[in-house]
This record gives sequence, structure tokens and C-alpha cells, in this order.
Amino acid sequence: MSAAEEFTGNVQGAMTDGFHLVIEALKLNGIDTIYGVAGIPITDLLRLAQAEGIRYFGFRHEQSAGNAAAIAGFLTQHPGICMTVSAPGFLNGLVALANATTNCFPMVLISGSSDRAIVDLEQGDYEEMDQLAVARPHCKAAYRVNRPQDIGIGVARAIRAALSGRPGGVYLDLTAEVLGSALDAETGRKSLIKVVDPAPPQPPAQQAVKRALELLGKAERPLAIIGKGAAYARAEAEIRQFLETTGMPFLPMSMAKGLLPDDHPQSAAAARSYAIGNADVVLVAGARLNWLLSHGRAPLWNPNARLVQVDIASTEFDSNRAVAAPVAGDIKSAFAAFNAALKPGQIKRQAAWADEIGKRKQQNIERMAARLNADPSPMNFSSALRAARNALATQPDVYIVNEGANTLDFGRNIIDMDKPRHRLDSGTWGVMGIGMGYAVGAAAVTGKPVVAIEGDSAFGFSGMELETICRYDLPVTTVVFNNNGVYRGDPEGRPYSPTGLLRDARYEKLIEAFGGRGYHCTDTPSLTAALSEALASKKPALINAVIDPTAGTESGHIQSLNPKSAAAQKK
Ligand code: ADP
Ligand code: TZD
Repeated sequence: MSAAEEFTGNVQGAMTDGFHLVIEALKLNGIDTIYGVAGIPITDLLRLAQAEGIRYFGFRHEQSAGNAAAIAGFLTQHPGICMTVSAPGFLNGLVALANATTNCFPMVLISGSSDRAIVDLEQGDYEEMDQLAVARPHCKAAYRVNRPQDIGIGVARAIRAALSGRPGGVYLDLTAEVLGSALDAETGRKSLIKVVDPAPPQPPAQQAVKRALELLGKAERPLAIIGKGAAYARAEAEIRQFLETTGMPFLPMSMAKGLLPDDHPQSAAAARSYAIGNADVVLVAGARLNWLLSHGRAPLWNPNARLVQVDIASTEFDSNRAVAAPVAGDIKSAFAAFNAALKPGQIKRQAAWADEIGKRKQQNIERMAARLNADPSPMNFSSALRAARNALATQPDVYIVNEGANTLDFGRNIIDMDKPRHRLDSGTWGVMGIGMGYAVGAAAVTGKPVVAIEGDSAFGFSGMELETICRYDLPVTTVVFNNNGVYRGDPEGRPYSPTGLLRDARYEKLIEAFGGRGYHCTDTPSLTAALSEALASKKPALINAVIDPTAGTESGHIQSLNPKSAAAQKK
């Protein structure tokens, strides 16, 4: 008899075990969903979870399970839970854990591990690895439970560490021995901990609020940059009130799109370089001054601009350039404090600045319209995204997942977002492989339709999860932007280059193998029609959108990050 069969329902007698204690500890802390891949030593743990009413999503690869958990964490402010087997399964999941930590998403990777006595002497156990040591540098915190009476504390610490302060990924190591260990049921019950208030409001100091508002009050060309930390914090109402009261132009970072709608008159997105380059005071909220913001430095930035930064992690201030007015605290409380402390007229709408941004926006929008309205054959990135946008225009509830290089860069600019936290993408690392995992996670926790807009290379990293999507009958439509390569395809008749992928691959047939609906689209009307039909069906679908293989540019919009040979330059 398996542990799950043996122990389903009430624990027999006066004894419990590690399997039950883990599930009870998770349930006590409001965990209702687990993402994972089964195997030794966690198979019975997963069976028991399901028997005890926890939803379980089984994946084809742990990285996708981890990505689903991570995005669930971002969308719910509750840690997503991923469970894996030892060594290789754990390592597969670790990429997702590291990515979650890098993006400040709360998740917990729980992996079963081999016999400690054998692992520590390197005696060659099945799937042997010192997982705790391997995990530690790649996550916010890592813990191991060695005794069944410590499971409650282990789970509580993991949840609190994932959620508190700057959210992140936590590793929890459960040895096979601990899972199977018996414990007196009453002692076990008492050992469980319900975490109280893991992410309490952290209002900033009044002095910090005053300093920030005074600096912004002196600005002639103020600009707000809103990042995904603000999206995670669900601070849209407070931020909107502040921006609309002050008339300040704003730029959303990619995953903060929709916090205020993209068509908001104060959005400076269509005049991004002008706005960043000319602002004299920049309010950065829930965004790091990393590569995505050119480290806050010239030539994109005005070197004389002064910065206000709101972040829950004080170590972020002065990380790349001086921050004149740091505001340490949670974003929701910080903007509530700004709104409360703002004196009437203290920060005025700067009409000349707003008008100049408006003019530049108009020019850029007109320039882009020419590209968007062109309808070349075969399709290019702009025309295919325009076709997708037409189908999405009436569907503001749809969650968009987006990865690739050109597909990502064009997608970010062309697909407008109307609602917060509805755009999920490659994020801080620019990582490929999040696509299907994020799609499953988003569909699982929101119950809403998801459209994953994927470069053909990007799709390949997690493509087998189409089976997962079909197995759970999720309303996920995957649109593969198929230009036969990483960035673009190889010229006809040449051997495959390092960036080449199979010419004219029929990706839509993959989903047909699992009972989903496949579409092969070579023009914009059929792409719009297919996406509309797929969304209306609320069923798994894949659209193979055939793009001109010459359309992409190397590395999308970040070609400048490719190293150049110094030797070649000296010639
Ligand atoms: P983006 O990629 O959108 O620019 P980043 O991931 O670089 O955003 O930055 C997110 C920032 O938000 C991190 O520095 C993180 O510490 C911060 N953050 C996350 N949650 C909160 C919160 N509740 N309040 C304040 N800051 C937060
Ligand atoms: N591996 C991982 C995990 N992440 C990465 N970012 C890369 C490799 C390198 N890489 C990019 O930065 S974009 C990309 C790769 C492989 C794929 C680009 O091709 P695509 O998209 O077909 O997905 P476009 O739209 O055709 O450019």
C-alpha cells in the first residue's frame, strides 16, 4: 500500500508521518496548488496532496513547473509551490527558482533528497547531491528539514522568507527519511505553524516622504518609472491617484504595463528615450536601475537628473547611480503616504514638458502606424503582432505571456495592456523557457484565458508542456512566431547556421497530437481569425504564424550587448 492510500483521510492511530505533516503544514498556510514532476521520493507526497484536496499540476519538465509556481507567486502574492525529485529534477527546477529570485517573485522549491548519511560521504546514492549547498547561492534562503517535528518550522520559514521584504525564491530540502518518519500525531499537530502576517505593510518614514515630495516639487521635467515591483505590490490605485494629481508623465516597465492603461494620456511610453533623456527628476518605483534601464546612465539618461526611488530593499538605492531621495518601504504604503502628505499645488503639472512629450509621442505613433498598417507577405513581426492585437482588442481579461527576441521587443511595444499584472514575460534575465510554465501558472490561478506569444526558438524551450496544457484542458493559446530560427532564419539552400532552426516547421501539428486545435496562418486576416476563434473556444490551441525568415534582427533590440572583438576594431 502507498503512503497516500494508507493515510488518506484521518491518520491511523495516534501516529502521523512526514508526508502528512508537509501537506498539513502547506494547507494550514493557505497553499491550495502544487506544480511539479513526480518520482522518488515525492510520488506519495504528491498523491497525498491531491487526496487532501490540493490541486496538483504535473509537468513534463521541472523548469516549467517551477516557472508556473513563480508566476503564480507574482500573480497572487502567495508563494507558488514547486515539488521535484532529487538531484537532476532539483537542478531542473533550480533554474526557475533562480529566475524567480532574480525577478523578485515569491516561490518555494521543495525537493526530496537522498540519504544524508550516504550523500555526505559521497557513497553514491540514487540521485545523490548536496542539494542544499547547490541551491543556496541561487535563492533568497535555503533550509533543510532533518526531523519530522521540524517540518512545520521548515515550511513556515520558507513561506515567510519567500514573502517578506523583497520577495524571492526559497529552497526547502526534504530528505526521503523525513518524509517517511513517524511521529506521535499530537506532537506533529502541535509542531505546525501558521505564518502570521508574512508581508506586513512597511510604510516609509515621514521624513523620507517629505524629502521625496520636495524634490519632485522642484522638478520642471518630472518623470515616473513604474516597475513590476509596483505591479506585484498591487499599488495601482495609489500610484494612479498620485500621478493623476500631479500630472506627471510615466513609463511602465514591461511587466508593469497595464498598471495604468497603456492608452493613458500621461503615458510617455511612445516617447521613452526623450522622456528619460530630458527628465530632471525621476521617480523610480518598484524598478531596479539595471540593464533594462541602461543602469540610469548616459547616454540614455540625463546625468544631471536627480532621483527619487521607492523600494522595499534599501540595498537597491545608489546601486547604479546616486539616489537623492530614497524612500524605503512598500510601494502601496509609500504612495498612500505621498498622497496623504502632498500639499495642494506642491507638485504641479508641467505643461510645457507634458506638451513636448505629447508631440513626440504623436510623431512616433504616426511613424509606427505606417509599419503596423503595412501588410507584407510573408508577415513580419509588426504585421503579425498587429493581427494578434486586433483579436485581443476586445479581450482585456486575457493574460499575455511573451518571450523571444524580436517577438518580445515588438510585442512589448505593439500589444497594449489595459489591466495590471496581465503581461508576463522574460523579465530581468531576458530568459527563454518561461512560456508554457507561465501560461499554465497564469491559467491555473486566474481561470482566465492566456495567450502566449512566442518566438519559435523561445517556444522550443518549454514546448512539450503543450501536453500539460491539453491534459488539464486549459484555455491557453500559443502563437508561435515562426521565422525558422533564433532571431531569424537562414537563407534558403545553405546549411544550418548556429542560429538556424528547421525551415517551415509545422508547430501546429504538435498540439494536434494531444487533441488541441492547430492553426497554420500565413497572412494577417487568418491570424486574427484563428486567434479570435481560439479565444472563443476557451480550449488549448496553437497558431503557427509564419513570419518572413529575413524579418528578425540579431538579438532583437539589444544587439549592442553582443561582445565585439577588440582585435577587429584595432585593425
Ligand atoms: P522591472 O524589471 O519592472 O524594472 P525590477 O524587477 O527590476 O522591476 O524591480 C522590482 C523592484 O521592486 C525590486 O527592487 C524589489 O525590491 C521591489 N519590490 C518588490 N515588491 C515590493 C513592494 N511590495 N514594495 C516595494 N518594493 C518592492
Ligand atoms: N537560453 C536562455 C535560457 N535564455 C536566452 N535568453 C538565450 C538562451 C539566448 N536567446 C535570447 O536571448 S533570445 C533567443 C535566445 C536563444 C531566441 C530568439 O529567437 P526566437 O525569437 O525565435 O525565440 P525571435 O522573435 O525570432 O527573435
